[in-house]
Amino acid sequence: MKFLEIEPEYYNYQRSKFVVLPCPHEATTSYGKGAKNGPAAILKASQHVETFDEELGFEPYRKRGICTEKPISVARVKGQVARILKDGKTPIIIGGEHSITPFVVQVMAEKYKDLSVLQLDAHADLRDTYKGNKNNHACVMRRVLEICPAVQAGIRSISAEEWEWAKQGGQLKKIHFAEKLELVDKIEDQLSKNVYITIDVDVFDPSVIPATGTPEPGGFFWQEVLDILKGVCAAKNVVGFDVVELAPRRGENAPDFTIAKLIYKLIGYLAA
Ligand SMILES: [Mn+2]
Repeated sequence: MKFLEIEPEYYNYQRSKFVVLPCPHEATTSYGKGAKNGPAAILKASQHVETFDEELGFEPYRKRGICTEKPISVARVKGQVARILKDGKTPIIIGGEHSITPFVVQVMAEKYKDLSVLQLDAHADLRDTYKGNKNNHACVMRRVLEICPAVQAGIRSISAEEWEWAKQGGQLKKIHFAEKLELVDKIEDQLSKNVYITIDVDVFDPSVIPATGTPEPGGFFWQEVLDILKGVCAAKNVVGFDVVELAPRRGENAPDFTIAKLIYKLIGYLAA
């Protein structure tokens, strides 16, 4: 299934600027399961997303084209992202669990020397290992920081050890906690020119997105997330993004639709 219901000429690979890469990987989720079903639910819901963006005043897909590839395993992520980058396109990876992100960032950092990552997430994900696994989804940002700098926003769950580690190394200054989110300007100041964005859907308040494995109260609402993304897209060169950890629930369409629309909004900001 393709992202959005659009005419074939707009999802042709050659002519598309944006390439949606579904990666339904799930191996280390620790609480609620189902992230492997995220990509299919997002693509299905996207068929019902209005293609005209009233905020922007145009149809983003007509401007740059959006190709959707077949779902891939985590083992193929690096190779596929490298190809998409080589072809001058913007990769959009939809998960699946968050542990796919460091693989993507590694490839992005090889192409963009001054890359930094913006993480929107409820969890700091700074553990060195979790359950004996360095590639656990609780260790994602620790792995990313081994590759390039990162700014974290929406965080409201961090362990004592993570806090101490972040404090000692200076990362704590780049963590914008949900309860005292500073101005978007501060986030932008801390990012380099080329930015990769990783969005764990649990950054949203559970009243917006209950369909995720490790929900945390006190999250962002729709407009707050869009304000951050719009500001960063205007100020920086956003070279790709991922959206992970949606665990769809049967009979509850709103989270699937919300995330499909979020992806299209972000495409719109990048196409503007
Ligand atoms: Mn999270």
